[in-house]
Amino acid sequence: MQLYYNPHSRAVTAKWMLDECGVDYELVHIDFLKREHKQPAFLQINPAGKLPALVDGRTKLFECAAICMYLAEKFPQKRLAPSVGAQDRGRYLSLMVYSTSQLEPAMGDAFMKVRPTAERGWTGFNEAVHVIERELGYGPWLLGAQFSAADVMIGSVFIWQKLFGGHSGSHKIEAYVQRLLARPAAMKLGIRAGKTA
Ligand SMILES: N[C@@H](CCC(=O)N[C@@H](CS)C(=O)NCC(=O)O)C(=O)O
Repeated sequence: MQLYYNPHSRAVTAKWMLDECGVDYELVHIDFLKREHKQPAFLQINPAGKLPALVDGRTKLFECAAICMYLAEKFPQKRLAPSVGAQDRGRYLSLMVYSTSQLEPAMGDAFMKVRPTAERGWTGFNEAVHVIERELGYGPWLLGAQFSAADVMIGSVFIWQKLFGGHSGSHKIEAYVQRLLARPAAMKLGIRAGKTA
C-alpha cells in the first residue's frame, strides 16, 4: 500500500490508522509547494487533488474517512470497526461520516469565527462537542472498551484543534485527547506523526 502523504496535512490521520493496523506501507511524499497534488498522475488517484490518498494494488482511495473505513475492513483481525450486523455498526458508520461532515467543519467555523447557520448542514462547534461528549459516555473510547477507527477520525479533529492552539472547552474531551495521544501509534502533536514520518 502507498499512502500519499505530507506531514502538514490530514494524511497524518490516515497514517495513524495504518499504524494502528500495524501493517507495512510506503509513504509517497507530496510536495505542496511544487503542486504535485495537482498533477495529472495524482489526479488519477484523487480527482480532488488533495491529501490523503491511498493506493492498494488496483484500489484507489481518497477522503480520510473512506481510507480509515477501508483499512478497518481490510484488517478485521485488528478489530478497528464493528462487523456488519454487529449492534454498534450503525453508530460507528454514523460517527465516521459525522467526523468530516459535521465536527470538522464546525471546528473550522469556530476557528475562523464564522457564525453557523442551520442551512450549512452542520451545527455550531459547542453543540458538536456536546454530541461527542454524549457519544463518549463513560468511554474510554467512542464504542466503549473497543478502540476503533471512529476514535481515529473524531480524535484527530480535536488533536488538530490543539495543534492550531485551540481547545475543545470540555474537560471530558481533553481527557479523551490525552488518552488518544498516549497510544503508541497516535498522531503526534508537533506535526511529525507516527513511527516513520
Ligand atoms: N475531506 C478531505 C480533506 C482533504 C484536504 O483538504 N486535504 C488538504 C490537506 S489537509 C489538501 O490536500 N490541501 C491541498 C489543496 O487543496 O491544495 C479528507 O478528509 O480527506
